[in-house]
Amino acid sequence: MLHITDLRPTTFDPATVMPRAKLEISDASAVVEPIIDQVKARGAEAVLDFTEQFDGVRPDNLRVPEHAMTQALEKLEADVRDALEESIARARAVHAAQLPPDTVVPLADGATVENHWVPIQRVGLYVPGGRAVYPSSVIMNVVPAQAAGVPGIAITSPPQADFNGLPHPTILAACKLLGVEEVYATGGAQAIAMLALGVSDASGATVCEPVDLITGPGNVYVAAAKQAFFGKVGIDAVAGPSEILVLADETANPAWVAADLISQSEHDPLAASVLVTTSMDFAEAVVAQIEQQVPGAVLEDQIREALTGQQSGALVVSTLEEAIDVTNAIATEHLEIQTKDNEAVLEQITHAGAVFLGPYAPVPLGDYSAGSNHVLPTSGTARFSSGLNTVSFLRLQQRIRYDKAGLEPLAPGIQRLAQSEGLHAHAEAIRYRFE
Ligand code: HSO
Ligand code: ZN
Repeated sequence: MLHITDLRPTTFDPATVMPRAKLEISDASAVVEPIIDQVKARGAEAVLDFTEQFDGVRPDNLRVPEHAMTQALEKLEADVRDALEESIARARAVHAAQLPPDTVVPLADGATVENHWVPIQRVGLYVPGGRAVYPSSVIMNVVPAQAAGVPGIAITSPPQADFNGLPHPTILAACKLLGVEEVYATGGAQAIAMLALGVSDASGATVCEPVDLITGPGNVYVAAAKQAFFGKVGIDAVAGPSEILVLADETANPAWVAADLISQSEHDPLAASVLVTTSMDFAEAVVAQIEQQVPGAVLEDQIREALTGQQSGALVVSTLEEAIDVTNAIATEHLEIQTKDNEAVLEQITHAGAVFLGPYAPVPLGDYSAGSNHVLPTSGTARFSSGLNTVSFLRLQQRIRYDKAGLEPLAPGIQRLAQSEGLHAHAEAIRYRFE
């Protein structure tokens, strides 16, 4: 079911050997526009109306009451709670280490520039509630925001008819564990509009204050709404389907590699699972393992669709150098390296959202508990962007401190530069000080 392409006898372009699945959000933009307009005009009432229309349930309140969160955590199975707590602890350790220090750079007498990091004041985190309910994603969004020191964190997730119009209880329990109290029961474009604009109820009382940044994955409507507000608020990247690339040689375990490829394919029928290897025997062994492991899988249909899609496949190349070139060109979200000398291969990897080294660091480790973040760049955006991290929730504010002795030696040069740009008032602002 995973197609093998033998590239050994051919010359090929590493940038195009593995096409990506096409994702269209332009149609969705037309759908979300009137939703945004309504939320602008009618606030919380409109958010509730759309929630009822799209999710089939009208929550009593948009804001999830405190006791519902407490109850969700009380009812959470003990082993799930333990595992979530371990994941949170590791993620907190890793994200705390990402906090950049402020630096004061002395440039001359009386002249310093300080690089000062400021947390974003208020962020909105979207948590999907449809096909995929991922409390792990709550952790991955909240932990870096908290590590950055963001004082206002609001979470929104669609209400579930089965749970009295509340978001999924495991989501609520995860929020409670993380110490997030502001949670809303709405999803889709209306939830994004609520976060970006802020909403009040019919009496004029504020229900949700507007946020400065929106993060978190969602369906095409969520993505289109985020894009519509980009510029008014910050957004994280628009997430495409999950991707895994395994770069392996004949020393790897084909059953384990097959299991890892299958694991990410269960996220989405458009998910990409790619094997790049120097050994045809190994590629065939992995494919045989896939044939063995997929039948009977819980999400078998979805897995089959993803593995047979054009975006998935096994590529057999002649040399390790070719394997590395292809890997860098694809710029995958998750890269597993399972070769004789993983560290040597890693040295040459320039493009990958996150790299998993060796047979005991499979992607699901990173999805849940490694301590790393699982919100990673997809669709080749690893060429220019990073996964979600503590710095995603910070802004750099430069603080410029010059006194007279600091400015004086620069004054003639600044005036010359200003004049050369035709900006004489700039020059004047300097000159006045030394008259
Ligand atoms: N692999 C997904 C994240 C995830 N996996 C959540 C399981 N739950 C995208 O990185
Ligand atoms: Zn996953």
